[in-house]
Amino acid sequence: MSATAAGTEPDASGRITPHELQLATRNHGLPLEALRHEITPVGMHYLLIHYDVPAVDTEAWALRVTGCVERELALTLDDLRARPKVTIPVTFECAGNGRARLEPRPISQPWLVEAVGTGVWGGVPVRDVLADAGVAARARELVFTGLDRGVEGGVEQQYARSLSVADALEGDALLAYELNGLPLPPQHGFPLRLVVPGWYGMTNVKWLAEVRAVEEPFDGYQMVTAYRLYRESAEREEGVPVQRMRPRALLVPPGIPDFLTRERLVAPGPCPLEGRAWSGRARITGVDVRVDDGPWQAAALGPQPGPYAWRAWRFDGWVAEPGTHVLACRATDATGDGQPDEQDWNLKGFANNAVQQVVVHVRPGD
Ligand SMILES: Nc1nc2c(c(=O)[nH]1)N[C@H]1C(S)=C(S)[C@@H](COP(=O)(O)O)O[C@H]1N2
Ligand SMILES: [Mo]
Repeated sequence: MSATAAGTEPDASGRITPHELQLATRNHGLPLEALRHEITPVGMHYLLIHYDVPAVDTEAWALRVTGCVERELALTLDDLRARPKVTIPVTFECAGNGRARLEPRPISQPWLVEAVGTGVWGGVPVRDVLADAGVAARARELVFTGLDRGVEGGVEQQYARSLSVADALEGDALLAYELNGLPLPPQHGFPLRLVVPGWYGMTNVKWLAEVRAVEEPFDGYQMVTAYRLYRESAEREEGVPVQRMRPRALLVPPGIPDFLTRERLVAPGPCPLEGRAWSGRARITGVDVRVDDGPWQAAALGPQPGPYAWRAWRFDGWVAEPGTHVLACRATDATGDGQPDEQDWNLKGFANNAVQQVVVHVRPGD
């Protein structure tokens, strides 16, 4: 393994490394034109898979509910399907979205801005299943463990994340077996995954095997080492856990793309701009658009398919003048949180919500 195997060493050349390229071809992003869809078609939803998609023996599979519970459970897919079903549209965003624009660049999946998607997730509320198991009062966390196994930061592990009992049972966390009305596809967690609305994507453990109620905070790699904000060193700092999504707006790139650069070609004249905006902390209260060094101007907010899904926006005030322009958009949520022009750097490149910039060439005849 190379010196960058720990995933935190910036590459001195600044170029995308073969390791990053390998990750980027496995874990694709949302094609930005797919922001036109209120619900992301399954194959256009972004993907992030740390190890391999596991082979699941559906006949043998059952979700085990274990640990500090009154009754341990083993639930088959049929058992889960027989329970009252809930469906909720939920916007997911990978915590590493935006990482590739940081300098120096943290070496991991090199997302630009496209690690987002909105699915209609169908399944059983976590709280209903855990009510049957009877979580003991002494339990502090629930540990959700997937079937996928790999080595990360030198540690062999199954992908696992925990939530406090309150976060798992008081919100709308779901054990999902459907995406957009169909059984989960293998890459999105078949047969069952966790969906925790509002939290960054790593929370939504795929290929679920076990939910374990525990008395002590879970110290698995994905909790205590991976998904934390560190200033300089994961060894010397405790770090701040990455949890809920910060606000972000994205623009459907207007006009047509140049094949290689994906810069946009647009004809002069009125050019409507549209996109979607989300936050995992509070509802979206505003989206602004900026052209070049001009002022931020308010866009009109549109509908959202549900309380945990992105909100449509539209701006009709841009009259494209010949020349090259940079379009930008930013979201604000009800807590007053917004998006910075320049991202504060952190070691692993998490929770980056710097504004998106789209280069547009306006040419008569395009
Ligand atoms: N078991 C397991 N669950 C996982 C992952 C994983 O690698 N293994 N990746 C996580 C991360 S980092 C993200 S961003 C989301 C991505 O979900 P998606 O691929 O369905 O969009 O799944 C999360 N759940
Ligand atoms: Mo992620």
